[in-house]
Amino acid sequence: MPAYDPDPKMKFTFGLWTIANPGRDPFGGPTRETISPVDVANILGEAGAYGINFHDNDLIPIDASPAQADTIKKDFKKALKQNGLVVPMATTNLFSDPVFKDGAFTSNNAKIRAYAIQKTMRAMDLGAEFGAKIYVFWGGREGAESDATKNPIDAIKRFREAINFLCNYSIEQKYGYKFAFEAKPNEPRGHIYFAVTGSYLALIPTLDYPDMCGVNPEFAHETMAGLNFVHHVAQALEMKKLFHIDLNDQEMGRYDQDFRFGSVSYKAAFHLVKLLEDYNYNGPRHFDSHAYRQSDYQDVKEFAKGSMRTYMILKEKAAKWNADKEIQALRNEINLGDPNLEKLTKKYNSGNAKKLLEAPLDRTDLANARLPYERLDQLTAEVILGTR
Ligand code: GLT
Ligand code: MN
Ligand code: MN
Repeated sequence: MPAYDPDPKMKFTFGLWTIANPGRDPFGGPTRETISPVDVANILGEAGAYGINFHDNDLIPIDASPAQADTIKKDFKKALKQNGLVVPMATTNLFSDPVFKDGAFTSNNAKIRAYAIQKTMRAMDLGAEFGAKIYVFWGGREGAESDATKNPIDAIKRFREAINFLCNYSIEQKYGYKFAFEAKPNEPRGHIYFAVTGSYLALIPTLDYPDMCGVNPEFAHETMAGLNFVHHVAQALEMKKLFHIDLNDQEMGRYDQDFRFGSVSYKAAFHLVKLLEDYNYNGPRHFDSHAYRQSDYQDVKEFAKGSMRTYMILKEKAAKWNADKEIQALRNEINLGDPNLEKLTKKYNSGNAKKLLEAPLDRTDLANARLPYERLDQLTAEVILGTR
């Protein structure tokens, strides 16, 4: 039996906010005591993770004095070292404080927009101090309940302006950050701007530094919108824009659950892992999830181990699927090539157009080709369920 131990090459990371999540929900207060960043590093070190990511205020409380900040940083650096952990990604909390109640970069108030950019510059300094190279932007409060309150076109322009400014800051400071935008359709706002990963993929070419910018899709977020997460990740991968990924789980049509990766949708999780592995995704595999509200910290450690273990198991299943002779034979059967026609349609020219118009393509004949998808899907299910 393989051990399914976390492989450092997979770059499994967790957020400080995920492990330290105290089990609060909109209807009830914490069910777990507050733990420090050092405690989180110890839990993740024992679980065998690769790294820890943080928002500025996960590490340094918003009201900490400079002296307190120094002590926290010193202690955390020591704990990271002792546990062999790195910090690949950092981000800004632009959603918890009341100042951001109506957004940060898209706020209607110019002073709040400026404060959000200033706070992000400082948070970028902090991330760089810990060696982070990826900077995530999740616009949790960038949205509206009523479109009477904000102009959605202004919101796009304001967001773009903030990102352009911050790209320049990163370049000037030589931080080498890559920016990764994370979409979400709603929660905490009624409607969040840039609701799906594709919204950001469309924004990126309009930025001043498109090469610096990519996406950080989260399993739960497209799923909340009733969409196929794997397809969104595929589009980002195909565009070479998948800079980071938030793995977790979620049932459709529910509140933002942020469940342990692979705890609900085994099949979608399998196809996601297969996609990432088949296309050699090389960025961090970040778990943006938290343990059930019922768990104690011993169980939180199990949650962290389980997230990585499930990924390793699914990675093995994906390799099995690729090596399965019957599955591959079916794949060959359904992927019908035609070198001559493919040459014709690859690139337009008038000669090819003429030849294509003359090609004898009989729709009744074509519709007769077999598509044994039931068989293929059953075999896939059996790989996942472990009978193959
Ligand atoms: C918050 C949110 C996540 C984002 C984090 C980054 S914070 O937990 O629910 O999806 O990735 O800001
Ligand atoms: Mn989420
Ligand atoms: Mn996330």
